[in-house]
Amino acid sequence: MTLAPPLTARAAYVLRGNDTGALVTAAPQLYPHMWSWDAAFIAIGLAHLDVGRACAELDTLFAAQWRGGMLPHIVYSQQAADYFPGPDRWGVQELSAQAPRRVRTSGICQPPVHAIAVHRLLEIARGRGGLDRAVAEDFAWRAWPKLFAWHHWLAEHRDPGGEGLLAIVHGWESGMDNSPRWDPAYANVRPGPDLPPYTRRDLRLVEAGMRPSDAEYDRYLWLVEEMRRVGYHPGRVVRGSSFLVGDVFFTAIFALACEVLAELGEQIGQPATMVAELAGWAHRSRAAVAATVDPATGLARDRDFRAGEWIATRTLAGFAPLLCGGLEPQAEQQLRSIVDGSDWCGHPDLAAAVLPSTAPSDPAFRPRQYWRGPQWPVMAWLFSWAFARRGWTEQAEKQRAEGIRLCADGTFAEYYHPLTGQPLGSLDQSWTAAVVLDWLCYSG
Ligand code: 2M8
Repeated sequence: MTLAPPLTARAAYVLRGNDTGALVTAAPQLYPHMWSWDAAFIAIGLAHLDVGRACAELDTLFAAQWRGGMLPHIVYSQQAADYFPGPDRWGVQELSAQAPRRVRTSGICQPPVHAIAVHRLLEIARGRGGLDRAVAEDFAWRAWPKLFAWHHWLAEHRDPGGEGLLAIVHGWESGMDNSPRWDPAYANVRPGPDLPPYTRRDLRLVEAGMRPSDAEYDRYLWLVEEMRRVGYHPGRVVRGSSFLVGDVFFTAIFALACEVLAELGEQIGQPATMVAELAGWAHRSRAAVAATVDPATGLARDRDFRAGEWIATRTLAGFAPLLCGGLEPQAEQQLRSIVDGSDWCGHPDLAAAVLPSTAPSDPAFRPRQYWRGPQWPVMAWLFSWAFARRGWTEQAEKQRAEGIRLCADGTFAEYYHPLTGQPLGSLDQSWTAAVVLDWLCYSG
């Protein structure tokens, strides 16, 4: 009889196995490059194995930072790797002087979770002491101005309403690619007859029913085409994109990350004016998140800036205010109880009580389809971490314990069927292994 290795060892094995030396791929086959927000979670996992390697992972991402400060959503591996869209489809180096010269990247961004990762990495390294601590502190000092530039870019270019609700110009920027949140906005994206032809590669690796449809992919690629035509100029992209949505979840992460970065800046003696600027952005975006709450449901909403309408689909983004705060105590208490209520974690049919990407009782719920219903361990990590930070120990512990239970089979799937617990999408997904490792090595 062979005994299964403990979950921690398997998680470590996945992270090590996906390491090309230069970067840890988001997943072995489906995602053979670096993704921006994946890299942040991956660095947290790596910190438990090798602090220096964790810092190097984020250094690789920072080396791909655009001149204006944007951290790109994909950093392409130098190794030939099959993924569509590849760097040629974006063509950022040919079209924009802002793109880095030595590394190839995509032309959009992803949620700014990176300051949270640096904070957690530092906490882990300080707990270990000695050289690990010194390496992480040196890294935090180097990383801080880069993170500041990233946040500055978002505050400057992605706040079209001027009130702190940050806009995305592509569903991929949300990280929740085909969430029903984006359906209304995508309905107004009309691919032109001059959309260059393309061949998808994801469908060779994952069952078509779990992935976005071809019609959705046409829209995704059309938006890339629109950006190419304005040379990825941040102002022109925001003015011209046929998709412009105030993403409440992205905004809440930004508010929280600004707060974390300001605290770190104070701690390591960064200029007071910059720290104050971060605190100001956090304040503005926190208020903007609170202002989106739907009085009828208590959940936060996205805003379709093009149509001038609220988007009120019941997805886990509705809980955005719990990440960053800003609600009146009664509204916050109500939202916290919705998390555990029968529409969400308390739903009697869930295999594990972590937030599904869409409420099972919502007509848009699809339990096997990508961001339309499945549970994502990395989202459970984010909520458990934010709940712990806010002092809601019991609720944090519940997300953590249930998250571990969800991943207990050791497949480290990209996402899980919320009603059966079946692993779906890619297996050996790096960020899943990373958050499980952090949960298991948790030290408060
Ligand atoms: C998924 O996104 C990529 C495109 O960026 C894809 O579907 O091909 C999303 O889940 C995204 O949030 C994630 O960062 C990426 C890699 O894990 O995969």
